Amino acid sequence: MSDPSATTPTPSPWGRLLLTGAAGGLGKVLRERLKPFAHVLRVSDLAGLGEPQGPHEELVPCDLADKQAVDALLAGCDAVVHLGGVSVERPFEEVLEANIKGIFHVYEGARRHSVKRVVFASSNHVTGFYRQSEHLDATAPRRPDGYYGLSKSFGEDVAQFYFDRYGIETVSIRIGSSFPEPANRRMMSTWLSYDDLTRLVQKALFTPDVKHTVVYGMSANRDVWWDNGAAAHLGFVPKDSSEPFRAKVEAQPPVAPTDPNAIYQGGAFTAQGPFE
Ligand code: NAI
Ligand code: 15L
Repeated sequence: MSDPSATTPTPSPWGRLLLTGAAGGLGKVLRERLKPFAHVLRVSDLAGLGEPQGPHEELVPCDLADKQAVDALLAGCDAVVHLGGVSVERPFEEVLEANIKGIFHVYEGARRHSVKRVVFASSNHVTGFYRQSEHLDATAPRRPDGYYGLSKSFGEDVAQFYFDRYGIETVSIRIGSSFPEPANRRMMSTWLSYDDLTRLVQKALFTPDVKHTVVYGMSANRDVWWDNGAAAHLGFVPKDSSEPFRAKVEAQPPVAPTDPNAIYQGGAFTAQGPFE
């Protein structure tokens, strides 16, 4: 699964690196690919994680909504890649437990246990209500497109606060659409290949002095909406592109111009709910 050319050599791996959300789609990818980035990889999720994959992996099941459990989860860790939580639009109460309380618990644990660096899986849905005709960078005012997007926006604020107050550095990656391939026309702009995701996470883990950096996670797609100039210090250069998938995606039936998937950067997320 891992592409050895996806990353450059890591000069000095972290001691113990925590990966939350390790049983999820991206968690399964990074569980494999983060191995060279730490002496010990601690993987965690609410869902089943199977058996440890080798002697350098620790399994610590945990509900992010449980503050005490998350505190124990962070003990002994030097850095965190935080993917865990609700990853789609859901009723507020679900998002509150996993994402809003969850990120607070992660940073409280990080503070209490002197964690140095967090890589936070934020989302393009933090700015989902911008139109696809608009171009923005990470300094643009946020326009979350639902409870999920709001939770990621809150997460970025938490990251900024814990840097300003406690000096914990974070790279918040506003991931576009990270799947094996772009599934629709919108994803031709938002797609992030797994190899580019790996490259970006590596930069986020090892670039010195990132303070709190916000970066959009996208491959070198032809028509992009986001400018990563404000995160140039990360040195992230995507190598993949959605272009090889264009013919396959454009063979799909056209999307109506009134469809949120054709209007908003956040696509269908902008039209979900209310959950009554
Ligand atoms: P996923 O839904 O496949 O994985 C999320 C994992 O978090 C799951 O394994 C789930 O069991 C775990 N989880 C949920 N609630 C939890 C809780 N209370 N305690 C502990 N674990 C819990 O999502 P995916 O696609 O792997 O995304 C990973 C992260 O990246 C998520 O935070 C998501 O919001 C973010 N992201 C992903 C994008 C993508 O295109 N895949 C795009 C933008 C952001
Ligand atoms: C996200 O934030 C979701 O986690 C992912 O499942 C996709 O829906 C992605 O955004 C997207 O916008 O395509």
